[in-house]
Amino acid sequence: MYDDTISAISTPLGEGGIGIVRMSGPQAITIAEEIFHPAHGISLKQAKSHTLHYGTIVSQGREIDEVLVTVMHAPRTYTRENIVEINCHGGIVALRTVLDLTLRKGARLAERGEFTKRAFLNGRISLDQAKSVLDIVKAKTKLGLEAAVDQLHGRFSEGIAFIRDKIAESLAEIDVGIDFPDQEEQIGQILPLLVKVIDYTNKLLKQGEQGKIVTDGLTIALVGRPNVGKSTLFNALLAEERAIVTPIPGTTRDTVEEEATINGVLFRIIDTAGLCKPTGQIEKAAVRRTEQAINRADLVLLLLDASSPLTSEDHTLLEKNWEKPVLVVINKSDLPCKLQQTIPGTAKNAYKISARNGEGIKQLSHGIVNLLLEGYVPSKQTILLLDVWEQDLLFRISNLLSNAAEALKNAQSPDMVAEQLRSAYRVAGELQGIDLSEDVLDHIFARFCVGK
Ligand SMILES: Nc1nc2c(ncn2[C@@H]2O[C@H](COP(=O)(O)OP(=O)(O)OP(=O)(O)O)[C@@H](O)[C@H]2O)c(=O)[nH]1
Ligand SMILES: [Mg+2]
Repeated sequence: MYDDTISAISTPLGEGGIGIVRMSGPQAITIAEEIFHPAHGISLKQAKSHTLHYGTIVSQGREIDEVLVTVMHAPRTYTRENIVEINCHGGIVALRTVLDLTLRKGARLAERGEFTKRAFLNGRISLDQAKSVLDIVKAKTKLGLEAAVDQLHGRFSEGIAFIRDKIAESLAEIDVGIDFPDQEEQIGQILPLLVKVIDYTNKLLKQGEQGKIVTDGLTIALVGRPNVGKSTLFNALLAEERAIVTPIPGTTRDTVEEEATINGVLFRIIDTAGLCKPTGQIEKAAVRRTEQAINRADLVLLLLDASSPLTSEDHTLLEKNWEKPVLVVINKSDLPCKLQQTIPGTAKNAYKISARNGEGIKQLSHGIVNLLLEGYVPSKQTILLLDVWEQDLLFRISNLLSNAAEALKNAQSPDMVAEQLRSAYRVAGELQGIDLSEDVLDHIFARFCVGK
């Protein structure tokens, strides 16, 4: 338990009507008592836990703001410490003044994520849950948010606890086995157990990769010769008239980029200038921009126009080695088809759409998600939100366990196997937040904002 009391504005700063100053620590109620004048004469010190009190904040006889104060006693609080939340109504100046008053009366300004750090260090939530709080604050998609909430309930922590238990079980088997001379039998006992944990660890890693896709998003570049309907498709995918569409080839010059959620996954979609032989400086610059967009993209949508025969520009694009996934999209399929030739190469699975009237867009969206997520439909139960640190530790566990399995198969000494298992067990402990160094903790919580 900490002996100091922290204070911060825990709502986003801005013009908003109500803001909250939150304090946590042993002195929280005493400090609030000193600056709060209750309207009904009930002192905060005598107030029951989890009650709300109406009154004013007063400094040197001057009324600062009309407020509602929530009093919560340890340990049934977010940080397991005494918490007071002062709901201010007077805008940003009043909020700042109230915060200053709490600091003058003995509170310390909270560091980033310090409330959540206390919740973790006081055993209220696991490290994974603490990080889920951050993911909830930062979630951009509904699915990202749901996954973070799900993880807040401890799904990842349970997974790590399972891995750690199984490693401990294997270690116990080896210890028993050391007294058993029959190595065959020992391998028969432990190997299936190890394979099970390795598979499970790899499954979590895979879920982490999928989670990264859900939260960080994927980039799609819309590419094609001028006038095939890239900007029209861009608008259709965003469901808004974002880019300029005209019948004039060369309408889009600069790349235009927007985020959209498709089947729960966050995408950055880039509309590009039509690719053709550049004649002037503007075209040259436009082509360069398009190339940069293609380089950044996880997927290229290559658009063709069904209402005109393939041009040499189309052929060049179709034959190009993109070095990344490409989906061919035949647009304007509402018009009579003039694409007589069979389309070469990658276009076998081309999507026929009409960007203008929306036909085929749903199928295309499914196709995009299927291709990039390998047919896997992300859901809150099947993705994990892992940061680089967690991913790295999981990866180490997987490697150490594989080494142990190899050593076992090759009938190496039980000590070698046990050594690898013990390392894996230690890493799993780190993931559970056991014996974490101050540095690692600071690093984790520094990603939070002040007041959380
Ligand atoms: N009939 C029909 N017309 C379409 C369709 N999609 C786009 N168009 C028309 O094709 C013309 C060009 O559309 P844009 O979306 O501006 O094409 P673009 O590929 O962005 O063109 P640039 O920016 O010049 O490279 C416009 O007149 C659109 O209305 C479609 O599915 N069906
Ligand atoms: Mg355009």
